[in-house]
Amino acid sequence: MRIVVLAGGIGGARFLRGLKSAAPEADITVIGNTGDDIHLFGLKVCPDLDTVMYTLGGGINEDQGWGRTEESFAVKEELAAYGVGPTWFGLGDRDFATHIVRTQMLGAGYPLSAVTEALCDRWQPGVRLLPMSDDRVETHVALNDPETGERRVVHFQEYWVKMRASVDAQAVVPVGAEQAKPAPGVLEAVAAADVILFPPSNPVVSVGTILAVPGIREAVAAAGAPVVGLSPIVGGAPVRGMADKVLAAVGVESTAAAVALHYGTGLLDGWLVDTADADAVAEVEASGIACRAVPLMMTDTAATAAMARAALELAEACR
Ligand code: GDP
Ligand code: FO1
Ligand code: CA
Repeated sequence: MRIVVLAGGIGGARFLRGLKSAAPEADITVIGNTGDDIHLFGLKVCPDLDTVMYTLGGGINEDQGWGRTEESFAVKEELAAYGVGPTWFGLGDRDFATHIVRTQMLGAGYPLSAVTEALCDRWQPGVRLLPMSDDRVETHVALNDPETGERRVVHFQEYWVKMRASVDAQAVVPVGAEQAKPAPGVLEAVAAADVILFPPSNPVVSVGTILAVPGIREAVAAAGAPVVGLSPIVGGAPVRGMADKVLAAVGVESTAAAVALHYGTGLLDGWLVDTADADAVAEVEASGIACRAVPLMMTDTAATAAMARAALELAEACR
């Protein structure tokens, strides 16, 4: 079975671990979000690709959900001693090596998709990990500066990591997306898929950014395969992160039903909500999207594998 998953960072990566356990024989292609990418210290950092690669390859810091296990921060401390920032973004020594290799290969002329494949040669994530695009896309957030009252645009990482999303987001813009092309293999994988899954990733800055690359949304909508998503919103709030803030910026309520309707019948055939949101099932089904309520907390691999099985079963029912 060929499964395509449109993934962000932590929510996508943890779901993929469960999916691999639930469907060990499946051929899984992950289309990863690169809108979170940022250039720091002359290096290209791809947080969501790395989170998927490290999580599935056994190198992730499990408590944090991002970055390397057994990490140290000597380079960051030395940079700070030179007065070179930003200091708000925690790049560890082991993680730095990934960004150095990536930047070196990009500088030598390899596209990000080839670089990602080379990095995955080491990590063996057990999936085919494709960046959504080889072209540069960076998500920016418009906000009203609480000190000056003026409108300001910051990189998504500054909004989330530095500001902790403490200010409302007025708009979310995937800068460069309109000009970007899907990476080699992306459209082919979508067209050839037996099932397409939206993991419980951020619907705006993860899955939404991937869908903003011209051609990808259209390919998913036109695919013969059933498309099933899992809600990242449980009990009216994101399980973690700032999905509520970025959903508000695009005029969507932070409920499991509202996120399904935001994707819409143009994309989704099926939607899973948590048992805490069983009330949402009728509303989602009334819109024409098949919906089931099952436990959606990724507490461990067994619970996550059960979510993946439920998604695959719903996909079968939608076929
Ligand atoms: P990020 O790039 O690291 O922010 O990760 P993703 O975009 O892939 O996923 C972020 C989303 O995962 C957030 O909106 C969370 O609400 C959601 N999430 C995290 N853990 C869980 C979980 O255990 N269950 C569900 N349903 N959603 C989760
Ligand atoms: N998230 C944080 O909250 N603080 C950090 O200092 C931080 C550093 C970092 C370094 C590498 C990496 O791959 C991810 C990192 N993240 C950090 C996570 C990441 O930036 C965000 O959680 C996601 O991009 C949100 O979607
Ligand atoms: Ca992300």
